[in-house]
Amino acid sequence: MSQNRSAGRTSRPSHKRGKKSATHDGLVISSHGRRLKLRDVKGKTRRCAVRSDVPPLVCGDRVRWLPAETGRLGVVESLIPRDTLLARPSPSGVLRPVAANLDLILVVIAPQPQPSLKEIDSYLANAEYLGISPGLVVNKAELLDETERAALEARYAHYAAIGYPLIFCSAYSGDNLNALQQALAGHCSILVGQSGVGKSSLTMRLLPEVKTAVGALSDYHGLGRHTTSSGSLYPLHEAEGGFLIDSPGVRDFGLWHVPQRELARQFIEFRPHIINCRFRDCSHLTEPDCAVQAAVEEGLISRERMENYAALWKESEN
Ligand SMILES: Nc1nc2c(ncn2[C@@H]2O[C@H](COP(=O)(O)OP(=O)(O)OP(=O)(O)O)[C@@H](O)[C@H]2O)c(=O)[nH]1
Ligand SMILES: [Mg+2]
Ligand SMILES: [Zn+2]
Repeated sequence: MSQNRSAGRTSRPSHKRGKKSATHDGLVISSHGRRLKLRDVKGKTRRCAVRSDVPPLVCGDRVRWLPAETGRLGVVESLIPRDTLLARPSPSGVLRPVAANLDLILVVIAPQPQPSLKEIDSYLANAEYLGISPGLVVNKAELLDETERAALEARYAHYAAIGYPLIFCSAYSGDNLNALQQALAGHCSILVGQSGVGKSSLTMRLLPEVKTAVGALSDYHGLGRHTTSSGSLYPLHEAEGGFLIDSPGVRDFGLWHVPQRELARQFIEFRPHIINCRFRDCSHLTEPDCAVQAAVEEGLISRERMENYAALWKESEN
């Protein structure tokens, strides 16, 4: 036990049995049942089995592990407490973890099919609710002529105004990918968004070395394109730190419902006003003396954001 404690500065060992060798830190790159791949502190990929008393692990998890004494597999001994956890509800409503320790969720959209702002607001609210900063990436920007580009920039301007990163780029032409690279640097990030917006294409452009891995993770859906079928974690270049996940597991992430009473706070520009509403449990929809509605009237909050808030509020009623 004491050896375990000396090996883990911040870890809560998930078991009480003493171990002879000191554990090492590792970052889970991909996880399949009780087997996983992790990146060790030297950047080397290691295959490990997971002790049965360690909870289910996902990419992005930080763990303590022991190298193999005999045989090929190391052993994951314990999970280091997670800062954040992205989980998705299964059809039966049980939450399944998808990725851990993320601090940036980039919502990827494309000119076609044009996403609804309500959908974007749902993605953003869900990210805020998880405590993970979101940003917006408009991919396939090379498809836009000057007028269309200006129109889309105007349509999304209010997101930049409330502080969300807004990056127009193209995986196809490579245009502005350095801005995306900069936004990702040092962060543990995930690309989310509808199928076909270009998440895998962006990942491959940013990290050409993962090309084969992405190919291996794709399957054919009979729709004439390859759709990523399981999440994997791609370490960014050493100098930049952080990592990037291209995950299909969260394609429907934007459709999750933040609990109704929590929703207003996930619209970050509402926050300074909420405190001034007459009623503490104000829904900001119909009550008198609502400071959020007043801010909309004054032009401090985008009318469209308020409309989308109202729509999401009604959807999350049940
Ligand atoms: N014109 C254009 N097409 C692009 C661009 N990026 C990706 N595409 C195309 O869009 C289609 C979908 O790209 P993917 O990268 O597979 O999309 P995805 O978001 O990973 O999709 P899922 O894995 O199904 O969630 C492919 O045919 C790409 O070639 C771009 O910048 N411009
Ligand atoms: Mg994909
Ligand atoms: Zn109010």
